[in-house]
Amino acid sequence: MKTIKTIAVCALLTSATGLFNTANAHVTLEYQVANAGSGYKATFRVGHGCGESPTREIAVTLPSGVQGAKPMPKAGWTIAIEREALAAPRTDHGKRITDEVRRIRWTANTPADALPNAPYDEFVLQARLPAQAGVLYWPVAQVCEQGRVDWAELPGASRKPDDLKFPAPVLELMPAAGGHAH
Ligand SMILES: [Cu+2]
Repeated sequence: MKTIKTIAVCALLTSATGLFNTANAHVTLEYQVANAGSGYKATFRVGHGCGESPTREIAVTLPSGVQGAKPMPKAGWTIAIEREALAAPRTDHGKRITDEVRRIRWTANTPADALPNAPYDEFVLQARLPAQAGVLYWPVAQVCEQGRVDWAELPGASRKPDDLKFPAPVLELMPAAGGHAH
């Protein structure tokens, strides 16, 4: 029942002409275009709770190929970083890298630190983007006092981006200008 209620609220927000759109509802990236191979500051904007319920946790899954992700600390929230072994270890500045950050999670320390439905807030990390141009999806799990929303839907052949109810935040990578492989 909670899930159904959340869908209804989101559909309402996104269809109201002019007042709300996907830029200020949902969970989205502030800057949705960047150069491949560059350093990138990913700012996730959380536009509302799960229905009316306050957000108490945000977990970002990093797209494969994104390297060295570091979260920005947030007052009142505790950060957890999950790492994952790389299938193919790589070398960075002479150092052998065998694992990579896979997920970054912010959890509100107390109910008073949770993000209420009405205001918006931002969760920030920085990372190095893959060298290949293309499109990266950054699934976000939004856990609330009641219920949760997984912003993890991807567009496909039969589903346009605007048709998705819970789209994953998306970043378009433009070809690297200078070909600088750092
Ligand atoms: Cu929404």
